[in-house]
Amino acid sequence: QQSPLKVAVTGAAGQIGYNLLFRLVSGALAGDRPVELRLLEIEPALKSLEGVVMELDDCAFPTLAGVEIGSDAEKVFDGVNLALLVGARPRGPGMERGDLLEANGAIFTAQGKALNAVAADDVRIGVTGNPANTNALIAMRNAPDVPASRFSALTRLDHNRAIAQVASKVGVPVTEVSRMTIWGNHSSTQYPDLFHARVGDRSAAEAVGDDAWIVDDFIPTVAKRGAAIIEARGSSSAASAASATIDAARDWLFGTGSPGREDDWVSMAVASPGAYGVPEGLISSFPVRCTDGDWEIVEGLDLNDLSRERIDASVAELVEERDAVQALGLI
Ligand code: NAX
Repeated sequence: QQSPLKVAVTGAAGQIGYNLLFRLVSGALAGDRPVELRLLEIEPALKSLEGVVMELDDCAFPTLAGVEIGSDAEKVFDGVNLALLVGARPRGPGMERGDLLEANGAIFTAQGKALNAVAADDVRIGVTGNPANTNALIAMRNAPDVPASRFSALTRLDHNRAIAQVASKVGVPVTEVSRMTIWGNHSSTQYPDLFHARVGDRSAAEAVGDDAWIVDDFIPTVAKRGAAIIEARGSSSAASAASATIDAARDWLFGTGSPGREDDWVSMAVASPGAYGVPEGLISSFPVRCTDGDWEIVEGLDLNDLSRERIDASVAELVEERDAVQALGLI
């Protein structure tokens, strides 16, 4: 019997949480390995979270090794191997960007410190809560004993959206699309790159054969997909965000690539080592391959003028966000 993987989820009573927890413990993350859940919520949401735990019980998942809930991060994060930081403060009416960064800063400084104090030595931390890249940066900088490489922010949903758009445009199954990359910030400045992506054995840009579509349709559709879903559904993407959160964690822990396509890569926002001109230490999205719980940026890709320009613009936004949280004393 393998020891349970201890997985923390914050914001567990929220809409992503409701779509995430059941799949996390039914094999989508770790196959047959048992999973122990540690669920963090703010005090007013604990009652609702208790209802979710009742439903988890009622599924009688053979791989669910236990559930603990609470509002004290140091208790909930104790000994966790994976922390999925989903809960965040949404932008309320009349809230300025600075207010948003400050409200989330309070959450992610506290959670970074708690992870630093009590998480397992092998902890990996994935941030889904927005602004995801900067929240991850804040947590990372407040956890000095956890290696910076253990923090990442979610751009996998954007990555999956980009794959779906290309597959549909070319008329192939999504499994034909590989080497997709989202560069930069998880925001409307993100850059989904079709020049290194592949459809079958061809360049995706060539397979599409329509550069105007890439610039005028594909890039904005991927970047604004979240808003389109709010418009259609009346609330923000939750099931797809949960699915991407699991895809990202699974590949990080257990490796990227698939049979016959071992060298495929995925998009993850990670602390830049200075790659592709992205300032060191910024949490920016890159093409990465993962093996045994460690990621490595795919090096040596040639960037055309469009790619360079778009990546620089998104990174400039990340620099601005970093400077703003630095001015607030959060990092
Ligand atoms: P909800 O508002 O449904 O749930 C958020 C939950 O977090 C709430 O239950 C709230 O009580 C809890 N929470 C707030 N502060 C907390 C704290 N300090 N500790 C623990 N829990 C806390 O939002 P939901 O739709 O689930 O989205 C969660 C986050 O994901 C949001 O920040 C959202 O913007 C972000 N998203 C990120 C995506 C990505 O691709 N990176 C896509 C989907 C989503 O928009």
